[in-house]
Amino acid sequence: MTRSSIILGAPIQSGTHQPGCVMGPASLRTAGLIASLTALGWRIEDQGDLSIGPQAAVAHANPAVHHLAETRAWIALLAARAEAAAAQSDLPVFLGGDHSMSAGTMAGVAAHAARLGRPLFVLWLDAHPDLHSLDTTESGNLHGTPVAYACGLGDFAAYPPLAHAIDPSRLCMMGIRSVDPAEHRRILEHGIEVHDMRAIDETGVVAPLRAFIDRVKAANGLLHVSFDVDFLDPGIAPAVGTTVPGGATFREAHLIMEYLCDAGVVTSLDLVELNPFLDERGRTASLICDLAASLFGRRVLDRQTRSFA
Ligand code: 4U7
Ligand code: MN
Ligand code: MN
Ligand code: MN
Repeated sequence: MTRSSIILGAPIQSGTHQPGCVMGPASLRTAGLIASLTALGWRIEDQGDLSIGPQAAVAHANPAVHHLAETRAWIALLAARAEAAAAQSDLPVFLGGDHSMSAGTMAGVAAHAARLGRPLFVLWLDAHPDLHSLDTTESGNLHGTPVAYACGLGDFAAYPPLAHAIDPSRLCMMGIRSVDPAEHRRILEHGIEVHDMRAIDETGVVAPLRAFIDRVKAANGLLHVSFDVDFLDPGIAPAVGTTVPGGATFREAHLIMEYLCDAGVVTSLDLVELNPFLDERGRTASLICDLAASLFGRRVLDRQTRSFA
């Protein structure tokens, strides 16, 4: 049967200080995302970009927090739309937009998983663990908060109420190389599985990924993949506001996508934090499209007939 994917754009940038992510969905479409996925045999339904209306400002006890009202509205809207998209297609793709949007997409797919009575797992590909709550963020940039929110960790009274929290034992983070003290404490307190770049250097991406996929399969789980552009090394992906040196290589990133494709376990995807204002001739947008294509089945050779043995 033809597999289906709903594409949903979320031009949100209220979760960061740096403007530009608002152009992310347009840049991914310009790079040919829809045609590439369609060419791989998927039925693609592009639902266009969401938008929120004007929001009255909301203050927070943590004075660093900014654009709380807009971000909260995006999260509420995305939670509803992500749940519907997950119910209506095999692998919805949410185009960012800054990473605060994943508070909404994860809440939505968690609700969908709960409805199916299946556990939700999350593969978090990012330089950062995004484990701040509203009281611990020092930058006030709410793109640093989605994981803590979706897992129900810490103070989120000012975000939409969370119906279904993700169990932190079902997270797997890869590519991490910038962790704030409050985030570090959460990682230790909840025993969150983190493969930082040091670990990736030592073991490669396949061993930890295979072990995680095996867990998802054994539990008949859903798997949400959240891909932050800063997971990649800035040398190959300059179009992101929060570059951190020493990121994943072109092949490490593709191998993850190819492996996930073969495993057939991914049920939703975020492509976030692309800032086209910082791109060089569209190269980052094109790379993200190619990575998505690898997840959707693009391959060099048929793995069954590849062998020379
Ligand atoms: B992203 C940071 F301090 N932790 O809170 C913060 F390092 O979605 C970065 O992963 C957050 O890009 C990065 O501002 C959020 C900082
Ligand atoms: Mn992030
Ligand atoms: Mn990041
Ligand atoms: Mn970022």
